[in-house]
Amino acid sequence: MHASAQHEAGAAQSGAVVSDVMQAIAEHKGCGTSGGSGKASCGSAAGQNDLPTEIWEKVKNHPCYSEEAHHHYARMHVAVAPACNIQCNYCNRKYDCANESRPGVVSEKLTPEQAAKKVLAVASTIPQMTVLGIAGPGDPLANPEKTFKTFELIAKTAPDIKLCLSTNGLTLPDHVDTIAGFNVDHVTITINMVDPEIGAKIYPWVFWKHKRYTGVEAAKLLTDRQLLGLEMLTERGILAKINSVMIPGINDKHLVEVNKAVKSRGAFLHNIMPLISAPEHGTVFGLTGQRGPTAQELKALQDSCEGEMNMMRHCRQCRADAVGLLGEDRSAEFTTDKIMTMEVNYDLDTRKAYQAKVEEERVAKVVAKQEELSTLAGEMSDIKLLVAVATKGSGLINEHFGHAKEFQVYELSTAGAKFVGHRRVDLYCQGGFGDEDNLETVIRAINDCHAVFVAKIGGCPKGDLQKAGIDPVDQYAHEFIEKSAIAWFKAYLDKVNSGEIEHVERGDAEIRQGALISAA
Ligand code: CLF
Ligand code: SF4
Repeated sequence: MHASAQHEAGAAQSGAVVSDVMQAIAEHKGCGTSGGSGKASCGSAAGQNDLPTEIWEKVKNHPCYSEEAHHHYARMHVAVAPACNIQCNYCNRKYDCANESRPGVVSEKLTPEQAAKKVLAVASTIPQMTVLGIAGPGDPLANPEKTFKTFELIAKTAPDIKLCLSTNGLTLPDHVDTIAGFNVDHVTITINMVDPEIGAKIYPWVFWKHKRYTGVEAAKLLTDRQLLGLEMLTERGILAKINSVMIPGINDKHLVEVNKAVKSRGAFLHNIMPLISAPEHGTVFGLTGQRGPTAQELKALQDSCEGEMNMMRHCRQCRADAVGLLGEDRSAEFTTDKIMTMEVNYDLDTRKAYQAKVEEERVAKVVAKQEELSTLAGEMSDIKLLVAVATKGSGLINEHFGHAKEFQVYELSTAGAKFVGHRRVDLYCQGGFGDEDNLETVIRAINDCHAVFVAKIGGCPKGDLQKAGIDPVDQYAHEFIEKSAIAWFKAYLDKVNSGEIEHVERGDAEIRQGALISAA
């Protein structure tokens, strides 16, 4: 971007504005918030009213811990941890750890030295990459030497990158002090139950201290270790995120209890993810025909837990070598072959300068949203509805309908626009050669939405969307998502109030199963 003197002056000034507005966001429970409706929708929700400033500082640039940040900042994973010490019925070891990735893709395994090189290569190419996570392909803490060696190398060579870790928790209590020693601020534990009877239906065995445990005994051991590990993280001020896989008929109702149990032990954020299960994954649940939840079921559970604590709704169940913004995957650009020949130019100043620009965009987005929100003041309607958005990031409506790999979903009400999830879809590019099946897939994925916001859309899909009762909206192309959605909602309410249209409820939608992106 161009940096004229005038612009630099603006940037300096905007430094103050950034902190003011971010403070305002914080006080307003931030990111993607529902404004005034209790807990914010996102991981972070962050606020001075909820959180001390130092915690906000930790989460504000972490794309998983802050929904608002995930539009702007990227993470990367390095697949250095192949082994696992438990078995989950939704996991096939052929693929990455399903607690933090989706089945169907396999990551290229790296040594800690290769991983450190990869981090520098990505950091010099993608300056908005702020977080390095280790999330598999097995369990990072079942491979402690490789995991901590990787952290050690990266802490030395790229000290501005936040370190992050995701574990099943079995050996977490043994490693909490080492984790704290590396200044890791963010740890995820996958907790699917706090009742061993339910756990026995999810975990056939765990392997601990040279012994294999099965059934209820195994699940009891696992839950005790997970909760102990969580308490130890909380004592040390490490932000713990809890991932839970929603398995209808097994732990769906029970996850409300899990939510209470983890909240009372100081968890910062709860991420309830849908089970991804298909026979071709070769998992126990895939083979027994265990289904995953629908979009409505998932949202209802997330909503019911939201009063208790911050809920993450923007998780992409990424693979163990994912690179990029959460909605994209640039891992194919950084295979071992490619990074070994890449010229790496890790420059902290360039990264900082880029991130300062990102902060300006963030502020502009929030200011625009707040202004638009004020137009809803005094509206008394109870209407709540969903809209889908095609975006490439930066909080803008900047993707062509036909190029969208996923749609972000916002709930609109008189309280504003709240991010409530995303839907993966097949790449649908009409370009004059529309594929009906793919368009049907898109419609099934966003069937619960009243409108879809796009940068551009062809005539054919437009007509089909309208027939399906979904309004294709391209009048806000390249504008901010939340501001545009609020403006559209205001116009919608005006039409309902004047009798021009009647508000009708929409149906359910499908959460698309399986991998979108093939292995690198
Ligand atoms: Fe990775 Fe996980 Fe850290 Fe994020 S992912 S280790 S907390 S940096 Fe994020 Fe990916 Fe969801 Fe994980 S979107 S699967 S929650
Ligand atoms: Fe698979 Fe992860 Fe469970 Fe281990 S912890 S069995 S790798 S899903």
